[in-house]
Amino acid sequence: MSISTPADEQLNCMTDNPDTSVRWSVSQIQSLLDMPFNDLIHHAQQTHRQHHDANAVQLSTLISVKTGGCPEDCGYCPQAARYHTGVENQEMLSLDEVVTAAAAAKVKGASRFCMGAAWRGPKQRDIDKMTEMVSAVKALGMETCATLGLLKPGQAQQLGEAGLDYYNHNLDTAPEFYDEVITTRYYKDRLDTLQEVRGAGINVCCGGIVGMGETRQSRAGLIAQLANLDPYPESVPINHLVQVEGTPLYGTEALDPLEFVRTIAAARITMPKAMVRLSAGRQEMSEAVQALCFLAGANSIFYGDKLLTTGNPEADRDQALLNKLGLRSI
Ligand code: SAM
Ligand code: DTB
Ligand code: SF4
Repeated sequence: MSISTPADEQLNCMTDNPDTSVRWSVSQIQSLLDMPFNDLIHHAQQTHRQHHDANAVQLSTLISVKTGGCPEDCGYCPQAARYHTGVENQEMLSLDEVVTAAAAAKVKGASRFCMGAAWRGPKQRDIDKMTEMVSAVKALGMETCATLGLLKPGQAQQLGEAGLDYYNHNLDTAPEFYDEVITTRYYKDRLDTLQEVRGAGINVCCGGIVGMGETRQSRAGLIAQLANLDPYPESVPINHLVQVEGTPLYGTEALDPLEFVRTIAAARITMPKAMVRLSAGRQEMSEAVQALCFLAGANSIFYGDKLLTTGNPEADRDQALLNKLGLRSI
């Protein structure tokens, strides 16, 4: 017997519209986050099953092609030059190093290779090197992704012509909380870069970070920003803050893990066709919480022993977790 709750009815009103350009208000998303946990997860799982294989998880491997020494002041980031975090600066990796790492990731089962750089944005000489890397990784038969910071007009086009499938650029948090975290670049700068990426016909990978001391309303605000992008991103990484000593956000009060799961569910419900990636923070998360994230609609992870500079579960441990849950990697 199925009992319809007031929360169900409210949600049906919000999600019955088949038009994917439907706009989500912050208060609608806050209502989702406020739902009884079981109702929220049930709806997220229903949405998930309508649009995706419920037992498939996509694997992306990250590499830092240029590490540390970044001029920006992102309060969460171990790579900002101004914080003393112990991250060693490293100049750009060679084409060979990147291709070798991508080939190894492919052997281990990753389908996408994401290249990250600690820049405010790339210079033309950086774009020249990145386009070589993108083409070479693409030639291995992998999907390519890059996250290089703000893009100037024309740069996305060059990356796209080289074979870039996805560009990752996060909004990070809600507009009203943003200034507490980053002051050296504006929200609008990020939206402009996303426009450049869309304009070049590259898939958008855009998400944010939770656990930075934001309120539930700010988590709703982040999801609303993402869901109201037109069209919404193809790929939505939801990161849990990895607290790194030396960064301003180190020591932030820990977020209840079930709040993180709720955020994943809201992303799934509001962006039904997107790949929702359970991103940074898995090393600090129990297997049970990760399983709840998959139940809430996450269907992608970063796979490999390292994110950019911080740890990620060992590949073997992830394979064991996927096996235990009967999840197939794609
Ligand atoms: N420098 C480029 C930029 O900021 O656009 C690309 C690399 S940057 C490290 C990519 C993303 O990683 C950030 O936007 C942020 O969302 C995420 N990130 C960085 N440090 C993190 C941390 N300590 N915990 C969780 N996510 C983090
Ligand atoms: C994203 O949203 N998360 C990844 C990827 N995109 C580039 C980065 C997480 C970084 C975590 C901190 C670090 O390892 O330096
Ligand atoms: Fe630099 Fe990116 Fe880190 Fe911000 S998140 S400090 S832009 S590397």
